Amino acid sequence: MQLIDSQFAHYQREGYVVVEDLLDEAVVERTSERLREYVAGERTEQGFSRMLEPDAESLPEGAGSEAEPVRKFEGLDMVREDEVFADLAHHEDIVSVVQDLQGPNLKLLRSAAMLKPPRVGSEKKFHQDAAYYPIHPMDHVTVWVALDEATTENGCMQVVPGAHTDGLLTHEALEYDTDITLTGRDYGPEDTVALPMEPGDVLFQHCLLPHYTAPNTTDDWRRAFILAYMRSRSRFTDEEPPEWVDSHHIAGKEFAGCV
Ligand SMILES: O=C(O)CCC(=O)C(=O)O
Repeated sequence: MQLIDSQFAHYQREGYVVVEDLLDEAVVERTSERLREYVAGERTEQGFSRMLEPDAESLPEGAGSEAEPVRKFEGLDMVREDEVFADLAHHEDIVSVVQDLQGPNLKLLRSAAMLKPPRVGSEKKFHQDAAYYPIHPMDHVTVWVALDEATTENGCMQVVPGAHTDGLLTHEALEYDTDITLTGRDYGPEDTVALPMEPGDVLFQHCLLPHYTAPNTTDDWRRAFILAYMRSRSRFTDEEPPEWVDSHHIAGKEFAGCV
């Protein structure tokens, strides 16, 4: 799998590209089922974290057999400890598209499952992924894998096309978790493009692209898997990077003194 020229140019110009049907049904099914097992407590997380929706005690009635309103699982141990998530992170077609964008030598920077539970799934405010990570060069790629149909009603991705060229903007921390949001920049509907996606569609997004997802107002889960890849020649720019900053080899060479 390689990007065609128009897809490559779209990524450079707009800061993102959606590749439809990149993953087949079996991969989507296997990943979704594995996530369901963790949510339901049929499996226990090994070294990675679980975060619940901050304002929801429980799932609303009729929301399926899962046990808790899980907002996300996060940590590179998802990929180190779980073979299903590892297969996704090493998926040939995902890796080769990222290699088109970043070159042959890749490390994983982030692995997370973002799950918007039915009706209680809350928004993710506008932010740039780059703001979380003190990394140079500031051009890592966030891969957002749709596991369910993502719509404007259940919180599909919304992006500000072309705004990745504005550089790193100011962010502030939110009260819960490690979430941050943009300050001093107010994007409205006229600035954003909603990206409805089908299961198996994959979004490749520049880490400086501002983006947002709305609350889930439907009766169904909206689940997505996130993998962020950087060039293996990247460097952490803080002497003491935040504790969540980590890296995991994916492809090509590794370099001394780099991440
Ligand atoms: O999947 C979502 O709802 C938003 C994910 C996101 O933007 C992030 O975790 O950085």
